[in-house]
Order: sequence, then structure tokens, then C-alpha cells
Amino acid sequence: MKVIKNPPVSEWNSICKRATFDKNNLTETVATILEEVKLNKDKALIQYTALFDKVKLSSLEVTKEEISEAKNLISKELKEAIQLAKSNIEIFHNSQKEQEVKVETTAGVTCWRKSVAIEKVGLYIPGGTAPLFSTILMLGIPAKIAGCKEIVLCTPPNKKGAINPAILYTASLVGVTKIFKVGGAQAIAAMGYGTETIPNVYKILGPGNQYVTKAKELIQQEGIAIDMPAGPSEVLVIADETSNPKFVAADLLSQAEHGVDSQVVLLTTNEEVVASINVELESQLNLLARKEIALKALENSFSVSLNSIEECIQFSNKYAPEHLIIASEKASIYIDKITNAGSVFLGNYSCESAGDYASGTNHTLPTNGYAKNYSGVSLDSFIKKITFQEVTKQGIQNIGNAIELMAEAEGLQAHKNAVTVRLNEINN
Ligand code: HSO
Ligand code: ZN
Repeated sequence: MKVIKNPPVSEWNSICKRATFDKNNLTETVATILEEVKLNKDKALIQYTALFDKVKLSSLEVTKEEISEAKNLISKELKEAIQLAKSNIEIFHNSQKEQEVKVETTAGVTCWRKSVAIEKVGLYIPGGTAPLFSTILMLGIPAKIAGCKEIVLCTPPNKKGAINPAILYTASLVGVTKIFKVGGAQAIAAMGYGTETIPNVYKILGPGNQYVTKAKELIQQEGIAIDMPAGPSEVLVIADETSNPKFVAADLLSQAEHGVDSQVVLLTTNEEVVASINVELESQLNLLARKEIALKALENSFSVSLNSIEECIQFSNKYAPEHLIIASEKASIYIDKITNAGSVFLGNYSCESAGDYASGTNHTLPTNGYAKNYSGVSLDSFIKKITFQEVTKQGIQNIGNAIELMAEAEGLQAHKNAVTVRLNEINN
């Protein structure tokens, strides 16, 4: 990890900039895939799966038999662990339901807002080196609580045309309606446009590589909602003299092992702490199965020493990390100073892994500085809010004149008339 000592505030913005890994022609390549799937539907999906996933599928949908087989391949212990995580995620996301409040803004004018589920949603679960079945909990549980009627899931098959049993097990556990063996940009296209077998959806959520992310960005321009723009995952840890170097190193590595492009950042006020964390990083790194990946990620990473925890928080607010860990016994006193972060972990025992799997919070979070203006996935991601109003005779008498005056001032006579005809009738 690169070490930066007391950088002046004028340099913070450039230190906080994420590296870009955009491939040439990414947009063109993805746009072609979208077009192909739009035109040739299932046929295009089968062809792309043969090309990218190296398997010739005869059908795209996962069968009931495949799901029940998967159930037998999961150990009792893992099933119990998934159940514990599911229960906590349910409790937390259930608590996000909003009470419907009716307000009378003026006598006779009542307004309220009702949450209604997005009817059809599509979840994308990447393949790759780690089967992220925990992401199915994070997306499927709030979708179900919201009341989404159709929950479609796409994930790429392996070379044998199979899907990881933990993915199938978790998907069926949370009540995903249909699972398809399709990955990459072609999966996003399929859920966006619909094909003979894959239903189109109104919103697509879930992580993915550059192709998936670009496909989501392009499909959004065609009226399909997405969860958020995504980039490589990241963690920022603030450590002081009360933090435990062994814990901090483990947390940094837990994020670094995600991918070579992951970024981990360490902010501290104490040079000795950095030295001990570095010793720990080295020894823990050597024991990791994904050592090579974590090592590469650490090469894109850095530590910054600053003068105070307050200054660390200010820096973190500029960086806007996906995950912020305040590894300090005094963590809770800084809560109100945090303005930009996806999810925050307070104190020495709140590891990011807790939020990644089982504490109850969602792990689908804004990366790449988007924590400045986006929230992570929550119950809200699966609903839209419809406003209602009921204006009585008394109500229109109370606000009608104001509407007439405003409409006239905007030069919109028909708007004014909609009120005038009513007032005239009431007055006759
Ligand atoms: N840390 C990831 C989520 C995850 N971790 C899934 C383990 N499994 C989001 O940045
Ligand atoms: Zn993780």
C-alpha cells in the first residue's frame, strides 16, 4: 500500500479519484450485444452463452429438479447459517416499511403517499471466481417484502451448464420466481427487453463486471430502472490508537480479496498503528487462498496519515467509501460528522463481513464515490411511491383562487379554467 503523509487539503480530491479500467470499445461491444438480444432473443442468448461461457445450452431456465438437487448438496450447517442471515436481513428490511400518513394541508385538501411494489424485477448474480449467493439474500429478501410479483434471476452457467448449488438453494429459499442460466451483458438485455423464455422486467439490480455495468447503463436509457451505477468494491478504515491492528488488517484484506481492482484505504492519526497493521497485513495475506488477488488490490490501495480523527472523517467524506469502518473505541462520537458513505461499521467488533452476510444491513452499496448521491439497496429500491389527493368542495374554495392566479401568471388558461368551472358551479 502506498503511504501518503499529511497531504494538504488541496490534494485530497486527486488522492480520492478511483482508477479507471475502462476497456476500449466497451460501449460499442455492449451495444451490439443488446441489439442482438433485442432482435434474436433466446437464439442470441444461446449463442452468446456458447461464446462467452463455453457451453451449448438446450434450455435457459433452471428446472425444479435442478433446484431440488441443489438443496441436497448444501450442508445442514450452511443452510442454518443462511437461515440466520435471512432472518436478520428480513428483520432489518421489514423495519423499513413506512407508515402511510394522510395530511390535510388546507381544510378540505387531503394528501398522502402510498408505497407500491415494482411489479417485475430482475436480479443479476455474477459468476466469476466467487459464487456470491449472499447477494441473492440482499436483493431477493427486500423484493419479496416489498411485494414484487415477478422476481427473475439471471446468472451465468459454468462450462457444464450448471449453476452453483448455493445460488440455486438461496434463490429458491427467498422466493425468486424464475432462474435463468444467462450471464453478462446479454442477461441484462434479456431482462430489459424480454425474450421468448425470459420475461422483461421494470428494474434490474445487482453487481457485475464492466460489461454488465455498461449494459445496465445503456438499458437505463431505454426506460428500465437500475439500482445504481457500480464500480469495484472498496473499504475505508479509520484507525487510531484504540484499534486492533490484527482486526484492521483482516478487514482490509476481506475487501481486497474481492477482486484485483478492489480498493482499500487506511486513514490514521498514529504512525505506530500503521506499522503494526502492515506487519499483520503481511502475515495474514500469506495465508489467504486468494492471496494473488488481494495482493494486486493492495497495489491499488493506499494509507494516509492525518492529524486527527475529525480530519480522517473529512477525508472519508470526500472519498465517499462504499464501506466505512471506524475502528476505534470512540467510534460512536463521530456518527454525526459522517456525510458520505454507503454503510458504516462502528467500533472494533463491527467487521465489514458482518454487513456482507448476516447482520441485517444490505451489502449492495454505492461505490466509486456515488455514496455522495446514492443510497445502497433497501426496501425502497423495490417500491415506488404514488401520491394521492382528495380535494373537497371546501378544499377547492380554499385553494382555488391561488391556483387561478398562478395558472394565469404562467399563461396557462386551461389550467385556470379547471378551477374556475368548479368554483362557478359551487357559487351558483
Ligand atoms: N463486500 C461485497 C459484498 C460481498 N462480500 C458478498 C462477500 N460476499 C460488496 O462490496
Ligand atoms: Zn465482501
